[in-house]
Amino acid sequence: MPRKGAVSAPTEVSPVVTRPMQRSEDPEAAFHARIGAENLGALWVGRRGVDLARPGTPARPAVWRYGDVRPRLMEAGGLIGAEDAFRRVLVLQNPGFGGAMRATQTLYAGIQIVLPGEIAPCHRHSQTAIRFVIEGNGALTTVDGAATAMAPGDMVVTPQWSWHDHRNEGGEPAIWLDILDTPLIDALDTVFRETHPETLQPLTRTGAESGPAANRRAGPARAALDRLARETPPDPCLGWRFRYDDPGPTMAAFLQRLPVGFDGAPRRATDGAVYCVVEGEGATETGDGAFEWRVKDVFVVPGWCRHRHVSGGGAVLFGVSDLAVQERLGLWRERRSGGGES
Ligand code: GTQ
Repeated sequence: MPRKGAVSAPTEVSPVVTRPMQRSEDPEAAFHARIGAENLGALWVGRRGVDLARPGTPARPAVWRYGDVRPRLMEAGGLIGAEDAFRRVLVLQNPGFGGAMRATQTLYAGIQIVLPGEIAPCHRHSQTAIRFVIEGNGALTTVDGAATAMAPGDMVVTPQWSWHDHRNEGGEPAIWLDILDTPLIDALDTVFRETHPETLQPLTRTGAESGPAANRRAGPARAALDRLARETPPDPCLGWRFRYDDPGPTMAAFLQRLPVGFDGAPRRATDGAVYCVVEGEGATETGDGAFEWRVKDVFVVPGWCRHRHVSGGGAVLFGVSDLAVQERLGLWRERRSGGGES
C-alpha cells in the first residue's frame, strides 16, 4: 500500500517526552492521523497503487461440478426439510469473496432442492430471482397467485416483490439454479423481505400460456436458439446467443449455443455472468487459468475477465448476467481482442 508511515496512525505521544521533534519529523503522517480522527481521508493516498483504469472485481472464474454438488444436495436433504430450511439451497460462493454469498460482483447463485412432497414456503422480497431447472419433473412454483410447472431446461422469473412458493408434487427430487440480484440490491440497501401468512399462497389466476413466460420454457427457448443458428452465422466469441425477453430490471438471461469444433475468440464484457451447462461439454480459458465443464455444471465468468470458450462436440449454455442494469445505467462495455491486456 501507501508509502512508509503515510497511513498508520502514530502511537499517542508518550508521557515522557524525551524527543519533542519526533512527531514533526513526519508531518504528513501526523496530518493523516489527525484528519483520520476527523473522518477525513486524503484521496491521493487512498488511491495510491490502485488501478483506476479498469474494473477489478475480486470475483474469480470458478466452476461447480454437478457431480460434486448433487451428493451434497442429497446430504442436505437428509439433514433438514425444505420447510424448516425455508429455502434448502447450497450457495455457490465465489472463492474471491472469502465465503460471502456472492457468485459475481452483483449476483447471488445457489442450487435449490425440493424433495417429493416438500414445500418451500411463501415469501416475497425486493430482489428479482431467475430460476433454471436442472433436474426433476413435478415441481411447481407459484408466483403472485399463478402456478407454473418446472421442467428441466425451463427458466422461471420471480419479479421483485412478488409472492412465491415452491412445491414438489412429483416423485423425484426437483433441483434448480437460483440466480438473484441480491448483492446489487444489498449495495443499494434496498432489501426488503416479508413472509406470507400461509405456507402456500392461494391460487388466484392461471399461468401465462403465451408471452414471455411461455418463451422461457425449455422447448420454445431452444427452438428460438436453433432458429438463430439456422439463420445467422455464429458469433466468433459467443456462438449463437438467444436473449430471453425481459427477465426484470437488473438481469439478462441467455441461451447460448457453441457450434461443433468451437474455438472461440477472446472477449471481455463488464457484465459478470453465471452459466449452467445445458448440453455438451467444453472448456473456458481465462487469464486466471482454464477449467472444463460438462452437462449441469455451473461456472462463473466475472465482469471484465478476458476469456474464451472451446467445445469440440458443441454445447448449449444457459447464462445470466447483470447486463440489464448496466445497459440501463449506460455503463456496459465489451472488448473483443486479439491481444493486449487492458
Ligand atoms: O426460492 O425464493 O436461492 O428467496 C435464495 C433466496 C432462493 C427462493 C434462493 C430465495 C430463494
